[in-house]
Amino acid sequence: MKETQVRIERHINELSKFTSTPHKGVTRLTYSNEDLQARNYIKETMKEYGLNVREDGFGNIFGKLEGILNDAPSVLIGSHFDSVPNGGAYDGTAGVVVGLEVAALFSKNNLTPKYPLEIVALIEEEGTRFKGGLMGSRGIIGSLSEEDFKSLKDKDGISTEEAMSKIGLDTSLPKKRDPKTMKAFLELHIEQGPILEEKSSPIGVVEGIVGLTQLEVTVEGRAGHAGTTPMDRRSDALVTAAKIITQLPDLAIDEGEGTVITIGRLNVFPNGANVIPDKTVFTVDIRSGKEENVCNVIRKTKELIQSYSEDTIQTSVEQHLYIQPKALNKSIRSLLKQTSSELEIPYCSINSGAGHDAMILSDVTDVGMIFVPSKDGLSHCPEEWSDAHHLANGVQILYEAAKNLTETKS
Ligand code: HGY
Ligand code: MN
Ligand code: MN
Repeated sequence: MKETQVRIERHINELSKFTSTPHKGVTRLTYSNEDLQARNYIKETMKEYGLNVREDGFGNIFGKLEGILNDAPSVLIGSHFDSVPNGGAYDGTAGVVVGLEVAALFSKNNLTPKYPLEIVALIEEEGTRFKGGLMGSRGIIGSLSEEDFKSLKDKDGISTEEAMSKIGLDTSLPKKRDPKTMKAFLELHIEQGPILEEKSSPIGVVEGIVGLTQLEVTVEGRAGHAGTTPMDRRSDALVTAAKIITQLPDLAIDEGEGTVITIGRLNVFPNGANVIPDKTVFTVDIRSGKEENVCNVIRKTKELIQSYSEDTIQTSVEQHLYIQPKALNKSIRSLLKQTSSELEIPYCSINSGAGHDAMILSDVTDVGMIFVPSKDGLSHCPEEWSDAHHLANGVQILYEAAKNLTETKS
């Protein structure tokens, strides 16, 4: 286990260097140079661990250990390797690294599975560069169509396929994956909250994942001179947006049952200190464990935004993502719990307030997730940290679970 722990620390440390904001957390945008550096590291490690490496038409990376059965569905293990702006070194990356180390144990023990094992590194889960998020996994299951994928552009107007070509990715490779080629998907992720640490539980077996939506709101007014425009003749898009935004948290609080709402991104145009803004665009992220809560808050949010439309102010809302709450596969949850007990690693049940690729792949295959504690419950920030010993626990659990699901004799 110690050897695994040392390799985990090295992988996390090396991958954290591939950031466009050194000393200010990990910023690794999909199809950026930092993506390419991380991609090459992951592919090299997959080859070192005896895996056959390929990429799909989205740039997702797959490292396959062939099984005894030909053309049999694979057990996949992995997570995403992109990041939020100035994020941490563990979100997503920890799950890819743990997957790699599961493959290392298969290799070290000379195991040939009956069903193939695939380690996966998924792109654009965060949605930092292209709108919506969960892009790699949605592409795999086809809920993001090829046409919609190709139409996505970043804030500079660069399309997904232009960005892929820039780092040498082959956009003509197959995109959507036949669900019959997947037997199960396992993902380790950092908890990104305080519960496991408060409970002193080294492992959380995920029962379910919240439903979520991401809205993009545009408020349009009229630009003007900050000095010469009287206050009663202004159509100020930022003041209107501010009035809307300050009322949104109460919609979630009034809905209760753990419903949360976040305005994470706000862009002001033309963004001049002496210019009355004529346009603002901001995001609204709404989540809850119950779909009814999410739908209620979406409806009230849209009604509130609409109420600010008048002759010189126009408001509009676009929905970039909507995912229902997901319960993870019951038999895999039991397997993960039983495996943790047999390894004498304490665990507790937990629900996820964060979205994950697991919630997308659970539409087409059996999915299980485990969490490890996040120090001080922090995530999506440079301070994000998890103990490599906990990650090594995760390797042991997923290794045993993978042997079970691939029907490997050891
Ligand atoms: O937003 C989320 O929950 C995830 O980090 N993408
Ligand atoms: Mn994240
Ligand atoms: Mn994540």
